[in-house]
Amino acid sequence: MATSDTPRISIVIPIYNEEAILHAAIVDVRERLKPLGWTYEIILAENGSKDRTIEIGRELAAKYGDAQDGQVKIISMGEPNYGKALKQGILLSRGDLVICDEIDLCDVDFHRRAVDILESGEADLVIGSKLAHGAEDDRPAIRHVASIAYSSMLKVLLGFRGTDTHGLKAFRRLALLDIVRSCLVDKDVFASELVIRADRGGVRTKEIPVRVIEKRPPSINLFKRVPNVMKSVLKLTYAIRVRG
Ligand SMILES: Nc1nc2c(ncn2[C@@H]2O[C@H](COP(=O)(O)OP(=O)(O)OP(=O)(O)O)[C@@H](O)[C@H]2O)c(=O)[nH]1
Ligand SMILES: [Mg+2]
Repeated sequence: MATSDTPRISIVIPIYNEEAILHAAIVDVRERLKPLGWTYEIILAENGSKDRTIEIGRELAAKYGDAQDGQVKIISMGEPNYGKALKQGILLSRGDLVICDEIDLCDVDFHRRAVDILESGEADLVIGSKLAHGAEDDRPAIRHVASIAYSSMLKVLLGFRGTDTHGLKAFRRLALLDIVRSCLVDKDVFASELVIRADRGGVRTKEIPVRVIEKRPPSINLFKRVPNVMKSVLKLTYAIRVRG
């Protein structure tokens, strides 16, 4: 049940080996959220880091643990696994609205636009697309092309109707909670399963174009990710097409 100290918005950010930018990114995003006057929490969902990420996350949680708005929490568990961390973070969220962000993006413009859409009742899920008309993708061309190829694969294999499943999203928590729980794959492909299951389940979804400017290149090389992503996509195809 919502109490007066329940935040209206939960911002979930998976983190892995982010010692170089974590502190500055959180201080900066809290500063940029301040003028919006929201009551919100930030949930850092970590797993597998080998650097000082957990320590810095705990320092932030201690510093902002009692904040009325912008409380910071960290959860930390096991092996590196983006999807598992994101799922855990969502399940721990308390806000009516949940925003999923990435530490190298922290896109407050997306937060603001997505919350406006959710609150207007126009949609229950908002996807920030780096591939939709009007988006700007400042990442290297090879990663842009890889994202297009990945979305096309989801289109062919699973009938995905949007342009992007990865990255920024925001939703009404109760509208998506059962779908989050029903997702079967983890790692990179959890985010795609969530969006595709929402689409197939008739969740009212709106894609909005975003501008992607990363604070740093990703820690895992694109080509090293491909075999695991392919395996997970096949697992997802089986999970959705066969198991339903
Ligand atoms: N907990 C957790 N977080 C991760 C893991 N891998 C990446 N992240 C976090 O996920 C976010 C996005 O990671 P990036 O390394 O920027 O990857 P990316 O290729 O830009 O991500 P996409 O384009 O969305 O696939 C960052 O906040 C990372 O710290 C992981 O194994 N575990
Ligand atoms: Mg990135």
